[in-house]
Amino acid sequence: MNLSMKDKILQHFLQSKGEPISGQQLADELGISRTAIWKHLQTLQEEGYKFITIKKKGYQLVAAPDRVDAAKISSFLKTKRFGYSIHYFEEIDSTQSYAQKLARQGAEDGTVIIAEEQTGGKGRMQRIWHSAKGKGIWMTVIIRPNILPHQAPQLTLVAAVSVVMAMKSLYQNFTPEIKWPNDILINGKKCAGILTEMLAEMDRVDGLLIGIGINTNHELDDFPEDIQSIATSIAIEEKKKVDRAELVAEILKNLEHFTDEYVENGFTSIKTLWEEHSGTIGKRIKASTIRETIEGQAIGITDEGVLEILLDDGQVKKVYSADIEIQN
Ligand code: BTX
Repeated sequence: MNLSMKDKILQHFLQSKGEPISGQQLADELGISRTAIWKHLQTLQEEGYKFITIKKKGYQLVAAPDRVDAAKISSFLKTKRFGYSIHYFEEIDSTQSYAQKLARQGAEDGTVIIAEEQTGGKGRMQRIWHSAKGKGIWMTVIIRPNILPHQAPQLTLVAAVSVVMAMKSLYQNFTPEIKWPNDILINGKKCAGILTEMLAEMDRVDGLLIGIGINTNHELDDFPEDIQSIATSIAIEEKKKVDRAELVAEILKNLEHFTDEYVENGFTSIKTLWEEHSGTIGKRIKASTIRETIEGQAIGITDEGVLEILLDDGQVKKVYSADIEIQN
């Protein structure tokens, strides 16, 4: 874990869950002086953390700013590799663009780039992804599975399964569904999107950039007007604000687990999970591709993640890329 000393101190406090920690104990465990500990606490206070001193017991963390920084995420982390290198930004154009650079420089498997705000968040096909400050999870995970370029779309499905299952394990008041290819909807509205980009040579994948955008703590007003009728957030659906760092850690745990499962055992179990959590399969849909609009019943996905639609005349059509509308 590439945590600075300040973040290591913070991590101790986050993991103590509100219990006081003595300055001496911290100094001993971290191998620095009590004065140094005190200086780091001052810096943390300047960043918005609040500590009080409790006689004979030590320092107690009583308030923390709502951030998704490395110390916060790592206090929830239960992974073997993913999330051990976290690059955190208050503001960035796009975590995806930054990840491109890092991946080219050899960033390790499971490296995370995360920001409070994106000024140039990217959706698929040059679309904009609105990434309001402090409201969501805007992150890219660099993964380096040993796969061939044609398998890359399957990893996008692995990511969708990882996100939807993380939501299901943490929240009770709603059921998220995957809309093909990779939107996560709650009650028919978009709560998350996934954008996968690949660094590859002809016959070898160097790395995949799994971009995950999740609306977490938005009120409806936090969305631009043009998407207010199609977007939602976890807080709106769960009816309370949620801890973004906890969700990030849960997603990283799933992403690591399902990527390993995929590399070891192939696509079958992932495909089953994807179909189980999909709100598209079995529904009547309208698919708009660049060339045409097709209506029919979505009957499944192929091993390449291609959507199969049963047309009214009995033909089965494969759709590689389209915008989907689910019909009643
Ligand atoms: P997409 O092309 O499926 O979705 C983009 C469309 O969704 C937009 O055209 C707009 O209609 C709608 N939209 C835009 N912002 C939001 C939002 N916050 N909530 C709901 N709907 C919205 C989906 O693309 C892939 C998005 C990936 C975003 C992540 S964030 C971290 C990483 N960095 C980065 O620049 N992109 C990825």
